[in-house]
Amino acid sequence: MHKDVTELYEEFGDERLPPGQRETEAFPVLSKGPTPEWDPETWEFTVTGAVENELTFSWDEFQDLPSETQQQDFHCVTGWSMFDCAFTGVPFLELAERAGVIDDVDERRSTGNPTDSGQAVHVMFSALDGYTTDLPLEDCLREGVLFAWGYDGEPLPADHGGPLRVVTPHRYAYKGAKWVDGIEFLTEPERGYWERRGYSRTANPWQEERYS
Ligand SMILES: Nc1nc2c(c(=O)[nH]1)N[C@H]1C(S)=C(S)[C@@H](COP(=O)(O)O)O[C@H]1N2
Ligand SMILES: [Mo]
Repeated sequence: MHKDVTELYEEFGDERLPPGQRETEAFPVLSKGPTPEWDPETWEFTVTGAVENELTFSWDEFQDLPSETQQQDFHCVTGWSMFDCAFTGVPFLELAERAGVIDDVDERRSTGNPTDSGQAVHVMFSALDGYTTDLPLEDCLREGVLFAWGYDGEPLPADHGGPLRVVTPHRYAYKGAKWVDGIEFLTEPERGYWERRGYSRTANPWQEERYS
């Protein structure tokens, strides 16, 4: 079953296509370097930092986590957008709950109210190619933020971040780490790879927050 989250733009304005973007049908590949190798036998995903429970998953274990398929839009800071991408993966909320960062996912989903006792305010994502990107915790605790291992009913292609990438439909796509292999919960904000090089920390496409 697909969950359609393409209407999230409505909280940011009237236009589904953010200002200064053009729609594309082909899915371009944008990486800072070559596509990294990975080995399903040794691949490991870690959840560390300001959490109650540190977590480690093998590739098999990660794929056994509850997942869902969502229809989402994808906005690249260089000016292209793709509508109606079907990504399958594990909601960020699922991992945040298991790590004890938030108290109750269902309550969070229904009320939007943080009831959290944890200290984490920020999140750093890391990836096999050395890429990092950061987001405020609040920005991660959204339905559309997925650790995606599927695209269009197929395994996520390696160039697009397979085996696992983050998608952030409410933010420019550099906030979604391809080849992601870890998240660290932080008690203070830190900056990721592009954020240290002048890209916006907040990256809201409808506000055209491209550079800082
Ligand atoms: N690990 C990693 N993740 C990354 C990048 C990268 O270079 N390395 N590039 C980012 C940028 S700038 C964009 S626009 C998107 C591009 O995703 P795509 O190649 O699937 O279109 O991935 C983001 N995630
Ligand atoms: Mo990008």
